[in-house]
Amino acid sequence: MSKKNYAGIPDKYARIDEAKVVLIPVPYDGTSTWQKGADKGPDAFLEASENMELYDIETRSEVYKKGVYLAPAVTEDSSPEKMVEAVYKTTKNYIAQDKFVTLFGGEHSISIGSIKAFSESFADLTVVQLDAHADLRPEYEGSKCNHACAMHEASKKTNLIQVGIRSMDISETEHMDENQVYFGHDLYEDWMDDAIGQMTPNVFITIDLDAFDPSILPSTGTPEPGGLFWYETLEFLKLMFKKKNVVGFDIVELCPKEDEKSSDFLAAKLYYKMLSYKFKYQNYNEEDDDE
Ligand SMILES: [Mn+2]
Repeated sequence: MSKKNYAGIPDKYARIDEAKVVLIPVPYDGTSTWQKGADKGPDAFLEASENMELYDIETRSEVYKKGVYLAPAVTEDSSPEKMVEAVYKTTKNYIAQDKFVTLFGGEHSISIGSIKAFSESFADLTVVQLDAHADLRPEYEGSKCNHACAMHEASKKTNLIQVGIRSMDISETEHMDENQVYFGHDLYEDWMDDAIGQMTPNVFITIDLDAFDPSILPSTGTPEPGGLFWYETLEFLKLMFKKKNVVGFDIVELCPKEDEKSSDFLAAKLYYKMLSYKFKYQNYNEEDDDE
């Protein structure tokens, strides 16, 4: 794992005491079923971030000046359960220090730990999941902490809203609240305001990168046709950051390939866009809207 600062930012913006944002890399890939490689996700993401321009045109901001502390990676991998526990404790520790906590995976099972930490720390939490897969199985291959189960606990303990879903097992239907699911094949209709209307004030966002269409993000473990595109995703994210208190987020399932770098850059830009929106819109009110 790189010991450099996030995105090569100057030391004065990278120190824990000054930084408003904490980034926790979790290079875990213990339970993935098909293509391995999500453990290489954080390094590829960080490398792309170092080669990205840090002025955000849309928000006219340089959000890195709020400070981004790159935490030591969570490397516990002796079992899925122990990894989840380590992610949970690390996340909770930084939330308690009043940081805006973000994570980069690794496979989606890491979110079991992050969501547990956020749902204990923020009242009445909504979890918004962007994902090709439902991930609602209670257990898979002998573990409740398998990537295929990433959202099961969230579906029982938080207000879960699922976006972009286009692959699931029939057994998952009993754990799914279809009123709060925006399937891939329904995303051509107006759906964003409906989804926003179902959210409580505190929102955590978990982005499985396979939510994106494989034409713009091929480097992921289990790509599915018919996914989200760039600007519609940004529009939805921006709406959430404007209308809700987004308390944190994670991004998972980048499975980098040697000869395909555009996915790494999409992930890097997505992360930076979300920080830019967070700090541009955290005190947003409708009257200030200049659009
Ligand atoms: Mn997933």
